[in-house]
Amino acid sequence: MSESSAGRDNRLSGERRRELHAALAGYYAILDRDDRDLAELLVSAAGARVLQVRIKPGSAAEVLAVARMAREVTRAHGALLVVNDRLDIALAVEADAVHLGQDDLSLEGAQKVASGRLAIGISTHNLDQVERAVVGGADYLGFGPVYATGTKENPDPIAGVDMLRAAVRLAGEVPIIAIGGITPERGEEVAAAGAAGAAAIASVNGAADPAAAGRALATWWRMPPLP
Ligand code: 3NM
Repeated sequence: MSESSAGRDNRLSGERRRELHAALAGYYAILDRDDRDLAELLVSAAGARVLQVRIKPGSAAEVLAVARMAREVTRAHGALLVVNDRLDIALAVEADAVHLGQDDLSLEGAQKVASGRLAIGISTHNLDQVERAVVGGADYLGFGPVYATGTKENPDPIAGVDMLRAAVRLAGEVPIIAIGGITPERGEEVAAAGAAGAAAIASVNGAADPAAAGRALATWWRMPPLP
């Protein structure tokens, strides 16, 4: 098999890519603890159509257990499941996507292993990384931190909304999920910068009313088109 046809075989089908893009529009939820009630709430009352399992630190067994639970919950609510960092666990639970950081398995390596069975999202923190991930065929990108975040250990420098806008332009058809310090109030400028959607941990999972916070964030992607 030539390298180019191998590359094509490793890609997600068009139908699954369209399903992914539709689900990414709006609020992208992150499950940061072993909590079925929170998982249920994020994909029902809070309105997320994508749920990422991100358990740090977590042994393979711990992450697998949470991913299994989240697979049940997302199936029941028609949401997509993403597993952070662990392609092996993403495949084991039949997740819809794996989300890889810059220090995880390479995009090329992940595409070979995944063979189009799931989508691959890549965390990016600057325009060079955006360009590389797009050229490499990532199915979607995370980009951040757009604002200061207290959630991630050793975050990259704050990118800001102007760099987010440049990242969106550079990524073209590849959707960008903004991340890092995003709140419902900041959703307006994040959506205006062209992000396909926004991920949030502290401002939703830690809110007094996570369902209301998630819905409020998603609102910025549900605006009627301009006349
Ligand atoms: N990734 P919060 S920032 C998980 O820059 C994560 O790629 C980031 O949490 C990146 O919404 C971040 O509480 C933390 O700021 C997001």
